[in-house]
Amino acid sequence: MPRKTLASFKVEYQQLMNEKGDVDEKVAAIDPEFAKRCYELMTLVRVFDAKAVAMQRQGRIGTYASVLGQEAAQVGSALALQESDYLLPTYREAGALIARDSPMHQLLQYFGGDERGSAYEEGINNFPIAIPISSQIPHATGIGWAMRLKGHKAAALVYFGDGASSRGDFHEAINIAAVMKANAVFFCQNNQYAISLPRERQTLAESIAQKAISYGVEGLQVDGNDVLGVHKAVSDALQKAYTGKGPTLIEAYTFRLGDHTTSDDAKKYRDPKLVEQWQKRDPLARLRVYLRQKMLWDEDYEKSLLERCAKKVEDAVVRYESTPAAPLTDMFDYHYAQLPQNLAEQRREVM
Ligand SMILES: Cc1ncc(C[n+]2csc(CCOP(=O)(O)OP(=O)(O)O)c2C)c(N)n1
Repeated sequence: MPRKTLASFKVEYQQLMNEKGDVDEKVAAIDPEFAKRCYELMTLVRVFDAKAVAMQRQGRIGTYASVLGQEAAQVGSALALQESDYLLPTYREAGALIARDSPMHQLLQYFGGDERGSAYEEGINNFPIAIPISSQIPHATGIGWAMRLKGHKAAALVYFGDGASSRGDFHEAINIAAVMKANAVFFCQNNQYAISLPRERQTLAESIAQKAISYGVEGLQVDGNDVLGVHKAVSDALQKAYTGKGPTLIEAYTFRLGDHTTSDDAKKYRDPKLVEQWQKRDPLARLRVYLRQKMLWDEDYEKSLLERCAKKVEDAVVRYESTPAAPLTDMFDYHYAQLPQNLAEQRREVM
C-alpha cells in the first residue's frame, strides 16, 4: 500500500567557535571582552571543581559530582540569564551556579551536607540542587507557565542530563510547557553517560534535541564545548520565551571528563582513548587560542588568573570550614510542613 509523507523534520546543529578557536562571525558578532569573561569564569569553575574533588578525598565534604569538561555548557548557558530568570540545577551544576552568583562557600556547605548551602540570599533566583533525576524539570514548566500568566519578562532555565531525557517527568514537563507556551528553556547536557550507561544504550534517538519534535517544540543541538555557541543558543531561546513564543529544548553535546561522582570509577566502563579524544576538545583550550589571537591571553595573564581563582576558592573554603556546624535538628526541618510523630520524637532526641 503506498504511503504518503505526513510530515518531515530536521534537527539542526549549531557551533560558533570550532575546536581550533576560529569563530564564524557571520553567525554572530563576538565581543572579545565577553569571551574573556567566559574564560575567567570557566577557569574559576575548573579550580573550584578540582578543589572540591580533593576535599571529598580528604573527608572535608561528602560526595561531589565533577563539572570537568562541561564548563562551557554551564557558564555559557548561565550567563545568558537575566537576574529575574530562574535557574534549576542538578547536582552537576557547580559551574552554572558559580556563573549565576551562588556563593562558593554555600556550594561547599551543600556538598558537606549542610542545608544552609541551599538557602541563597534574596534576589538570587537559583533553585536548590535536585538529586532525584528529572524531578526539577516539571518545576521549570510550572515557573515558566507562571511567568507567562503574570506577563513577566522572565523565564526558567532547567538543567538535566541525557539520562534524564528518558524519564517520564521530562516528557510530561516539555509536553505541557509546549501546550501552555511556558517561558521555559530545557537545557540538556548530553555528556554521553548516565553513570556507567553510555548514551546509545539509554536511547536509540540519534539526538536528544529531536525529542522536542514530538511535542511541537523547537529542538536544537549545540556544540556544548563552545561557550559562545551555547550562550547564543540559550540567549535566543530566552528571548523567544520572553516574547510568548514558548519553550525550546537545547542539547549541549559534550563529554564528562571526570568520574560520574567521587563515588565512581569511570575507568571501569570507559575506554581511556575516548577520554583522550575529548580532552583534545577541552572547552578552555579553544577559548585560549581565540583570546591569544585577539591579544587577550598570554602566560603571565594565565598565571595571575590562576592565582586569583585559587584565592577566591581558598577564601570560600575558609568561610565554609570556619562556619559553626549547623544544628543537628536541620536534618528534620526542611522536608515536612508538619513532622510525622516518629521523626518529631527523633528530633527531640538530638536537641
Ligand atoms: C529518580 C532517580 N533515579 C535514579 C537515580 C540515581 N542516579 C543518580 S545520577 C544518575 C544518572 C543520571 O544521568 P544523566 O541524567 O545523564 O546526568 P549526568 O549525571 O550524566 O549529568 C542516576 C540514575 C537518581 N538520582 N534519581
